[in-house]
Amino acid sequence: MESSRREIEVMANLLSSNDMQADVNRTYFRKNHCLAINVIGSPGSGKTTLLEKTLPLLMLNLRVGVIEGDIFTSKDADRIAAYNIPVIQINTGGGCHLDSKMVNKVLPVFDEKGVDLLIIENVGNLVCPADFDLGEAFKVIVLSIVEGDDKPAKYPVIFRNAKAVVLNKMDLEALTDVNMENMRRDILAINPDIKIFEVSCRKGNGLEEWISWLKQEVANA
Ligand SMILES: Nc1nc2c(ncn2[C@@H]2O[C@H](COP(=O)(O)OP(=O)(O)O)[C@@H](O)[C@H]2O)c(=O)[nH]1
Ligand SMILES: [Mg+2]
Repeated sequence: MESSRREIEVMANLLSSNDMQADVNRTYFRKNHCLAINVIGSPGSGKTTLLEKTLPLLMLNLRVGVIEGDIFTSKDADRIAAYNIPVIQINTGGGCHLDSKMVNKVLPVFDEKGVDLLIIENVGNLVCPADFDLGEAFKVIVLSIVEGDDKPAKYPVIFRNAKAVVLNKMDLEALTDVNMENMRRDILAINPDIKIFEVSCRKGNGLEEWISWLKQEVANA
């Protein structure tokens, strides 16, 4: 009993110190007229691929920067560097999420060029990143439909906290038993205001709607 109470206290302290730093980051983003978004999803859901498909169109009229979060390796940052935009990899060295201090440390990288939109790809995980505010304007979930239509109900916290969800790999719908009606119903039951995009990064379907929504969010910021 005693040890579980201590664990709860430690977690509460950790989250409150994270929230304080997140507020500092938020002030920084506001001051620099930068919309920061926190992209969250399981490993392999297609987060980096979504960025790869989104960046070329965003870059036509926006200055975009990317932070890649991963446990090890710079594989995702290497993929994004091909687009010739400011990108930095944060390795958590085992941690299952980014925190606001890690993000704060790398912000000077974007100072010189200035960015209108900072996309933060979090560590692949649908649970831990949900609790850690990075100072972003909002969270976006990338969920591959092959992960199953039961996932929103099983991981409600992240769906409650996100502004949009990109349901990716729609090209595989016919090969799976996923029920898109149940998926949408469960997502909206958790968060009636969430914006849902059905896309295939592989085939390109649905990307236009997602990109124009994101551009509008930058314009409204
Ligand atoms: N069939 C299909 N595969 C996809 C799609 N989007 C991404 N992938 C593949 O899914 C795998 C994981 O993608 P990645 O972007 O690295 O996922 P991340 O771990 O969430 O960043 C890669 O092999 C991608 O080519 C899609 O829309 N359809
Ligand atoms: Mg990735």
